[in-house]
Amino acid sequence: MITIKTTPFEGQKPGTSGLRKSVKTFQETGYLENFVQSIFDVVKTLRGGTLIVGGDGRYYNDTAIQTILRMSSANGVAHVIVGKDGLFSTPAVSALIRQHSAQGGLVLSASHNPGGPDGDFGIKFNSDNGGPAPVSVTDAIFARSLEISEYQTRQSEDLDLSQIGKSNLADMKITIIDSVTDYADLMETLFDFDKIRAMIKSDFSMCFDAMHAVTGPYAREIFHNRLGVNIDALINIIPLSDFGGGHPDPNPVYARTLFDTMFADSAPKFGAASDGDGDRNIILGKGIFVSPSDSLAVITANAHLAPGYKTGIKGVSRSMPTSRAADRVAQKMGVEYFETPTGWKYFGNLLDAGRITICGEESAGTSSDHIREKDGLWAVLMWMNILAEKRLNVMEIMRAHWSEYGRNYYARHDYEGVDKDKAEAIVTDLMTRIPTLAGQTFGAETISKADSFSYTDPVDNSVANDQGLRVEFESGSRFVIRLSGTGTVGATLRLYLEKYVPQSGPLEDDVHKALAPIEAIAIELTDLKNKLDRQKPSVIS
Ligand code: VG1
Ligand code: CO
Repeated sequence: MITIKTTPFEGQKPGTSGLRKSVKTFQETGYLENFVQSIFDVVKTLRGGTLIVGGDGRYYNDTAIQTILRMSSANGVAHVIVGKDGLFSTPAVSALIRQHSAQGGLVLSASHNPGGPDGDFGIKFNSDNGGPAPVSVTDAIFARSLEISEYQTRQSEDLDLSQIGKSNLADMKITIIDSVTDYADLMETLFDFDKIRAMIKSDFSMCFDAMHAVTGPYAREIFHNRLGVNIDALINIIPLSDFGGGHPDPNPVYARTLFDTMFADSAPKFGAASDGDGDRNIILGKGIFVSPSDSLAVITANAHLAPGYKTGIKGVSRSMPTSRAADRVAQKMGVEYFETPTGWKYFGNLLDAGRITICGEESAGTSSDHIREKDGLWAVLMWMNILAEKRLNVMEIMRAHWSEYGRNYYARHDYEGVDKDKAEAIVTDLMTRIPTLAGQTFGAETISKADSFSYTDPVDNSVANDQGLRVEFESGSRFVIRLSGTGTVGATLRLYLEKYVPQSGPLEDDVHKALAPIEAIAIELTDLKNKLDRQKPSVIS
């Protein structure tokens, strides 16, 4: 073992999802090492324990894994399980931590951020429940990274990550496993593969876009090998270290090909895509994009159709900016529902306590208590199981849902790469005016309530303050504004718009037209277009 002196860099500012910086920053001497050593210093159970390691295959994945293996051995980890070629999706890591009763996992990914030498890299520590480490742990890791003065490593040859098998690094066992099999097996326990296979054989067509990211090999095994989907229906399934130059972010801008396919006359019946690390999903039907908030509501209402959920669900949780469509389903079903801050870590306690079965975020993340992460392919399979049971197409399912529950029109407007100070000023400025907002009227809308979202965890009573500003209207509509915690360039301001139309109201086909009045109020109250000098958002999803 060798000990190397180091000086602390700015470490993990607890963001929404781990440490995420440019590749160039991660290449600075000691940067990754400082962060990894800080984890070992804080999470003492890793000494003598098992650690799961893998990433989304982006540039620097292999280098980082070799560093982590040497440091794990020097820090007394007993066993590291690595994915073949260094690949694991985020949900696969979560599943493996639970399956192997591991003490934790390291996910190497910057999720939907672009990759390549000029792109981003990231690392996230997941705890022994399989979920993103809670704030108390990420805060402690951050504090440690600011004072660290040395790290432990070993000198060794690089390990060949392409060979499945067992080896040793000093006293530490290393097992390289196939990245896909265990995860695919888990999916077979939750969904009716026979029924889905029969649907695919009879009268079904689909397009799945892996965006040259980690879900490619998973999609090939699950959809093609196990379910019989034609391989041509799976696009961009070869993982590339720069994702083919794109952002592996499944939204109308970056998954343009898929959207074009699904809105063409010759569109298949079902479309889906996942992001860089495989934890997100989008769902489309012929001529329709299902907003992730609606997808959460539909899954909540129909999960019992899948074998893994046939006894019903205990409850549902959504992140605060996610539309309240799922709440309406939960109310009708008589199960608990929760509103948590943005980021999957806030679902962990509710899942561990058995209070919820399903959870989701507007940013295209949905999952259940089978793991402690969002799970892109799980959501796609859940939809396929629902389609196979209901024998309706996606459009028909959505129309039936809205006519039963009313419709929460929804869109997120992202202003990316804007000046950080200006973006922060917009939020602070509205925050100071919050006490004066209730009662103000704008055309047909009157503000009923405005606040800065604060969350008290019902399980451990921990508090998270200032998680975004909510402005609600008497009509049941609202907007939310918050700053992204995952960007690496400047700041990203997110404006979330939601308009509720009850069962009785007239449904509008054009989502953006339906939301225009709410957007106009948000712009008037914040003056954000002028203040940011942007006439329109960079991405609407
Ligand atoms: C975004 C999403 C959030 C998600 C997070 C991590 O965070 O809005 O819902 O949990 O990314 O997702 P932010 O702070 O930029 O809004 V992933 O796929 O990067 O793990
Ligand atoms: Co992701």
